Amino acid sequence: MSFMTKLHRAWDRNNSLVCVGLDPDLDKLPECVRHEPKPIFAFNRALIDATRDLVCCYKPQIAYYAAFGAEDELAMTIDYLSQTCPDIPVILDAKRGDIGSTAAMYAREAFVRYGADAVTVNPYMGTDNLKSFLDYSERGVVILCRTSNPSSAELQELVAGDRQIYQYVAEYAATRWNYNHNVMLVVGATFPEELGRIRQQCPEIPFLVPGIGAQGGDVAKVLENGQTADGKGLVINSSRGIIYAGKGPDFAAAARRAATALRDEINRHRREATR
Ligand code: NUP
Repeated sequence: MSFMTKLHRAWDRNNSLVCVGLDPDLDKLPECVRHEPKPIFAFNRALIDATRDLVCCYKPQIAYYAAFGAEDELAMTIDYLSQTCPDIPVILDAKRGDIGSTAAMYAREAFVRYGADAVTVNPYMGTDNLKSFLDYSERGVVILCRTSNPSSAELQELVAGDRQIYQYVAEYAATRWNYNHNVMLVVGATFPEELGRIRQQCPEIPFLVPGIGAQGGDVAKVLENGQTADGKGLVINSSRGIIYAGKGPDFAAAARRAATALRDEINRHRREATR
């Protein structure tokens, strides 16, 4: 099943636009998992078991594994996801990009080594870089457009010709880069007006929206500006706000409560017909 089909079905089956970000910082793990032989995997497994009926995606960010030499625990996590909830897509957040021959290795890493359904990529190097990912027609390619971080305007809002750089990214995503209909865009929750502008440019492309929770994005504004005509089109990520909702032995139950609250808050702001 293609990534896009999987995503649409997951939105409907769980009636949820929530993505749980699996960003396990070894120094912040609850005491009760720290002494496990594979603490990162133990943490993730408990979070997955507690939330898999509440989400439309999971998004592990590769830095949290690579930084600790724990790529094996990333692979174990994605394997566990494919065994226990094969219908929920996994977006590997790696923000890759390079010359074509090297980008092909990054694509292979994400899609073959780890078996992710989608990967985040950086469009700065242009079409030949992106092609290495886009040619995997069954997998999703999630292109950085207007990122959630405070300095993102520095380059992304520079005017070139009659538009800002991020608006070119949105335009190319809807046209020349979407020849396999497998493109998504990253648009931060922290910039709701830009989110609305990009939605106008790209009425149907799904957006990965980070910046809810720890970064302070506003759920109501994200929905108002970003949902598609059918009340979907958004994969709204929260990492720290969910995975560290509790610090004790009941951390997974606390994560479940946080994910439920976010799902319900989002659904209150979705178009009437889809609630
Ligand atoms: O623009 C972006 N902002 C962002 O925070 C693009 C991203 N991929 N992210 C990622 O989303 C970031 O690397 C982290 O994995 C997650 C946000 O985490 P949190 O602020 O919800 O804890």
